[in-house]
Amino acid sequence: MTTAACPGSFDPVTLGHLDVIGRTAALVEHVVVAVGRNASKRSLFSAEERVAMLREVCAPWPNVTVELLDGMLVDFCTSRGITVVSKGLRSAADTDYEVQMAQLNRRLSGVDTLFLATSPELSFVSSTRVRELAAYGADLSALVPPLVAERTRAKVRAGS
Ligand code: COD
Repeated sequence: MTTAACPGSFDPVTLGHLDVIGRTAALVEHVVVAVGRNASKRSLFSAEERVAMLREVCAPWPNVTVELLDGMLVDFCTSRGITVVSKGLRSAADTDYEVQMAQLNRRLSGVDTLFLATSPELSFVSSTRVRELAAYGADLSALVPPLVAERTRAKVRAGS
């Protein structure tokens, strides 16, 4: 059985992330969404809140599960017998960064990376833009599912 990991910060999960997760779920038997804790990065949502949101929005896919990634991605994969990582590419900047990461991860562990080109209608979508738009009180419906939009607006309101 091929299991792929879809890792990310998902702060918050966007329609771009879900496009990559859903397309990966159509290619392999099982997908584990790995939600990075990223202690060094200040996040809007806690890791636990991001895991909970992902579980809700991924519920329609029976072969997708969600777990916390607390450490290195290669250790997460090898300890679970995961041999493939699936990532989305939006731009040349994504490619430069992600290809180096893929090469490092493969060298460290043998875990290979599969790249999916972003769906063109989602190429502008990022968690950073979602957080920024939310701070301005702008409409988020082109970037995130309704429940994520609601929670992001509430989180930003609570923090301001
Ligand atoms: N269309 C397609 N793909 C997209 C889109 C979109 N609109 N938006 C995002 N993506 C893709 C990104 O390209 C990326 O591949 C993935 O979704 C996740 O994106 P983010 O921004 O949520 O997450 P990142 O890039 O901050 O990655 C976080 C990780 C947890 C993956 C990373 O920090 C990690 O691997 N951490 C573990 C520690 C580790 O192993 N480090 C490496 C050794 S130094």
